[in-house]
Amino acid sequence: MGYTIAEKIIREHLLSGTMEPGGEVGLRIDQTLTQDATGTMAYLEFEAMGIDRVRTERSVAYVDHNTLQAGFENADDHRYIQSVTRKHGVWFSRPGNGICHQVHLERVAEPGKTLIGSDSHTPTAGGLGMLAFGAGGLDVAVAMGGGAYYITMPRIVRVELRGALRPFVTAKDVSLELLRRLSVKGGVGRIIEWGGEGVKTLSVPERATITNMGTELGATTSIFPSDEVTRAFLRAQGREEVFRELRADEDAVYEQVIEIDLAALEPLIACPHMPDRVVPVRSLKGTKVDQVCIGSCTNSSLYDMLKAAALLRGRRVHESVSMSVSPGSKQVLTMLADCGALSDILASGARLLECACGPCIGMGFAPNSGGVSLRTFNRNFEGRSGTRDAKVYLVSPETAVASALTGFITDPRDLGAEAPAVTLPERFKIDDSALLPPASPEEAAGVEVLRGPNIKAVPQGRPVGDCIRAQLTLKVGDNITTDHIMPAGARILPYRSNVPKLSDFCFEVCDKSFPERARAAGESILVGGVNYGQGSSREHAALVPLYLGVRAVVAKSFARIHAANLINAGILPLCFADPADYDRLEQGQTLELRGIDAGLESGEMSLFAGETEIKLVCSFSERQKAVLRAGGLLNYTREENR
Ligand code: MIC
Ligand code: SF4
Repeated sequence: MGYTIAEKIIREHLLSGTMEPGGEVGLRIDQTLTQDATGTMAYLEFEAMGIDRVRTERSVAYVDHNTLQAGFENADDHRYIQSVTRKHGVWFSRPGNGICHQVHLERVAEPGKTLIGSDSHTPTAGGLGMLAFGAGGLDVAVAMGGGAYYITMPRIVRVELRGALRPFVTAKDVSLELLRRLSVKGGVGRIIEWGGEGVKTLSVPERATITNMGTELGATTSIFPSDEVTRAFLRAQGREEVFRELRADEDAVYEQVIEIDLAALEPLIACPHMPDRVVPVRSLKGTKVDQVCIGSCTNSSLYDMLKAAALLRGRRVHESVSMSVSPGSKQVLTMLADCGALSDILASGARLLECACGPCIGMGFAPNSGGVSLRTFNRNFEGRSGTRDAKVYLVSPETAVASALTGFITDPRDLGAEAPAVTLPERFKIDDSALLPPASPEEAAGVEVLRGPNIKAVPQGRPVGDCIRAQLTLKVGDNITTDHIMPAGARILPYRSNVPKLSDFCFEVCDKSFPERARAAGESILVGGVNYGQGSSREHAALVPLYLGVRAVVAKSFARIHAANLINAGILPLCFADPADYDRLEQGQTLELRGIDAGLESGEMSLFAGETEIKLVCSFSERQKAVLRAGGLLNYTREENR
């Protein structure tokens, strides 16, 4: 029996377990990445582990999220990250150098290697055949220290691409089509492997748009073959030596094969407030638009920007639309400037933002009240833009520009313009001066780590014990995202290294009074619906509840990274044996979780609300049980190293 691409890479990196779906596998990690919103915590955790120097082939720290420096906090965090990484052997990508996933794709990613990053869109690197996972900061810290990264062995789904995209239909529409078919939970427990004849018609940046948005499906990761298109991209980046061909064996076995005829697709749009609420753009024709944003790790490549610039050329953004363009990297922006495309963008009336996440994470450029914002991004969760009542739609760069020009949601095919024909350059402009190398092992001892007053201690978990008696302080519904649990945005992100302060905002989107209630209760149990904790990898969505006394979360089901983050924090993620029991629990009840110790082994526990008994189930690997018994991964790692 042959192997899929993912299986080939997993086999080469397998440190423990077998490739049976459902079992836990430990993988050797070649590269790591962090960004600044999760990085400060990850490096504090790395420091707490007491390891001198990273043991990966390459680790890079990017600064791209918290670049709106309204006070000293973010600047202090940047300085901390720059100094701590220099000391411990990590490369540092300076603010302004670009969005982590875009820069990593251009300058660092390698086919056939493994990568984990403290950002859920790390699978972007799957666009050039890398097996890349989003993870919590602590998992990244452990991998930097040379430890394995553990995942539940996923099932592998193949998407078979046929034909070629028609004019004005894009890679983004391919992502949206899959979200339309599978929903935001359709990829949970799966790796999405792309194959078929249609693959060769897609450039690396287009493939990366698709693997980027595999995250929105809840997939463990997504990956493309590494072929001549990959080789050409790497050659143009001056990195052909890392090319390695990768394709699935003819007789590889998949859980499921999904077919997409590229030629049958049309421009699509995801409606507020979920990436899977997808309809054809033409069905919303005429909806008034207030804001348009082009950028984010999904659509900020040179390829995307050149298409946008070509459509904007000689045209003007509608006077009632405010439009922003944020190129994904310094390389992209410099090349736009050199070829004159930047002038076309500026002449159209669009506003140029820096090469960073920006509006995607609510770091500036929030829409007007009740505003309709069309974005080439990957997430449109409620409130994420910074404006609570804004309506955010997700689209391709082509649809974004067409709508910016007319002032209404517009299918780009109705623009009456030529579809932009863009070819990637033979040679990208290579300037790695903003990617700073770490100090040599000899110099490292003399490097001082600079800490600002906003950096507070990492909260410590405690052993789960045998019984938890706590109040049900919050009951929420289905598809709760980590943006609900621990919101981001310009107001809150500066406190990512200050958990006590951050705790004031926990669950703000759902219930502002939660932090106060949790503090008064001392210890809490939370209740959720299906796919609890989807979205971002931010471990703050576990660390802040931990700080507020949350001991267990009982839900109908969990998203992968968040469940791992809860375990790492020493919080029990437990599922209802019968999802209908969700209705029997009420906020405010005192709950008692009994038989935890035996339950970790048997996979069954009982939750009592007074006399009412509710059966819960769980399935933890031996390692996860030990982590929970130790009170979290940090305690566990310390005990292991003792
Ligand atoms: C996001 O898109 O939500 C983020 C901000 O990039 C997060 C990471 C974070 O919360 O810092 C992610 O996707 O993991
Ligand atoms: Fe940044 Fe947005 Fe990408 Fe997250 S999804 S890494 S915030 S651009």
